[in-house]
Formats: sequence, structure tokens, C-alpha cells
Amino acid sequence: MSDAPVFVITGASSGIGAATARAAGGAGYRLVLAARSRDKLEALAAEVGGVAVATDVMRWEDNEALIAAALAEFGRVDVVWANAGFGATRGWLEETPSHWHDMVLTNVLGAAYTVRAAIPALKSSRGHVLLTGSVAGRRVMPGSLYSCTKWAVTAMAEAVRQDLNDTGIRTTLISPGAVDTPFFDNPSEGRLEPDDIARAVMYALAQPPHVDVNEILVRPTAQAG
Ligand code: NJP
Repeated sequence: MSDAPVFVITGASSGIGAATARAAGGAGYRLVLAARSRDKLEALAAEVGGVAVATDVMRWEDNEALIAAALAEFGRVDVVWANAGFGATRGWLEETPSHWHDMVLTNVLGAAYTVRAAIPALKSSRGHVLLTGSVAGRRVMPGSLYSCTKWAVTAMAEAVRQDLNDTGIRTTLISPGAVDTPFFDNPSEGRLEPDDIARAVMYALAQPPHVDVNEILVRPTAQAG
């Protein structure tokens, strides 16, 4: 039976999460892939291995079921990455209140739920928590409630790190600049590729146990803000 580390990724059906699943699968991790789109997850699992668990991170029960599925399949969890999230048009009058509702619940409460559900298993494995923040969680974007959600994730990473100090669990905030994924409605020149962020994640994971890379902020070489 394999003793390869087990990596749970939310937001794995697309973009940064899917690219990192490919990189981690190639590096030998056993994968647990989570998002709402079961069909995309199953296609990715067929390609890279691992299990697909349809999960809406806004729902606490789904996060519990995700970690339970990982434990049932593999018996342990070594890495959990709260990566699911999405944006909104800037401008305080631009998006519908229900879009705001789901964005805040996904980006903030969903991330907190995913980490919470995983902590008991991570304590056993002396594992690793990853959260996806943003450049927008390091500077204020005009009219951007999305930016506010990512400031909350920046704070969450440090709150979790301090809470789990002395447990052996490491905490890494991955803060991307613009990455060419379905996050954006339109393609554009000059963005990072999802693989660029996957390499940053793999770097943090590859460090020896006494090294905790607390944050990686990656911009395209030309990104003013
Ligand atoms: O975007 P995309 P990215 N429950 O749209 C999932 C942050 N970020 O890879 O549920 C569970 O390809 C969704 O799957 P589905 C960004 O804020 C990005 O760029 O099937 N899953 C999909 O797998 C986010 O935190 C940029 O629709 C839910 C995934 O989330 C992370 O990077 C810059 C869900 C989104 O994949 C990945 O985004 C930056 C839910 N309730 C930060 N709602 C950038 N692209 O430029 C959504 O600074 N998902």
C-alpha cells in the first residue's frame, strides 16, 4: 500500500487548482479533488489519479464529507488547500447581492470551513494548510468586495498559523497576481499561467518539516497594481 502523502484540493475542477493537481499527481501525491462540478472532477481524476468529491465549500456538511472521503479512501490527510473562490465586478453597485452573498461565503467562510474540517486529520499527520489569497488581499482594490474577501483570507492564514503553532502543521498563503484562468471572463495578454502558481505550491510543499513558507506572492513580471 502506498504511503505517498494525501493532498486535498478545493477548487480543483479548473484553473490554478487543476494545474496544481496535475503537478502534485506527477510528483506522487495521492489526490482528493473537490469542487461543485462533478463531471470536471471525474475527468481530472481519470487523468491524474485520485478521487473526485463533489463539494460546495459554502456548506459545512460538504467539507466534513470531503475530509471523511479522503480518510475513507486513503486513511490520512497530509495537505489541505482551501483554494475554491471567485471574483466579482468592481463597483459597489455592479454585482447582485446574491452574487456577493455566494462570493463572501465561498471565499471566506468556505475557506475557514475547509481548514476546520481538516485540522484533526492534519494534527495526526503533522500536515500542511494552504490557502489561496491574492494580490487583492495585500492591497485595496477600488470598489472590490472580492479584495475584501481576500484580505480576510490573508488574515485567516496568519490566524490559523498562530493557532496551530507547535502542532507541527505548516501554513502557507498563496497570493497570486493575475492568472489566466476562467476566473476572468476574457482572455488577456500578460497574465501568469496556472502552472506558474502550481510551481509555487510545490515549492512550499517540498521544504523540509522545519521550514514553513508562510506566504508566496507571485505577480506577472508586468503587473502595476
Ligand atoms: O479560477 P477558476 P482560479 N465550492 O474559476 C471552484 C484565486 N485567485 O483557478 O465549483 C467549491 O478556474 C470552481 O469549481 P466549481 C481565486 O480567488 C485567482 O483562478 O466546479 N468549489 C473552480 O474549481 C480562487 O480562490 C486569480 O465551479 C467552488 C475554482 O473554485 C483561486 O485563485 C488571482 C466553489 C475556481 O477556479 C482559484 O481560482 C488571484 C464552491 N462554492 C487569486 N465556488 C486569477 N485567476 O487571476 C467556486 O489573486 N469553486
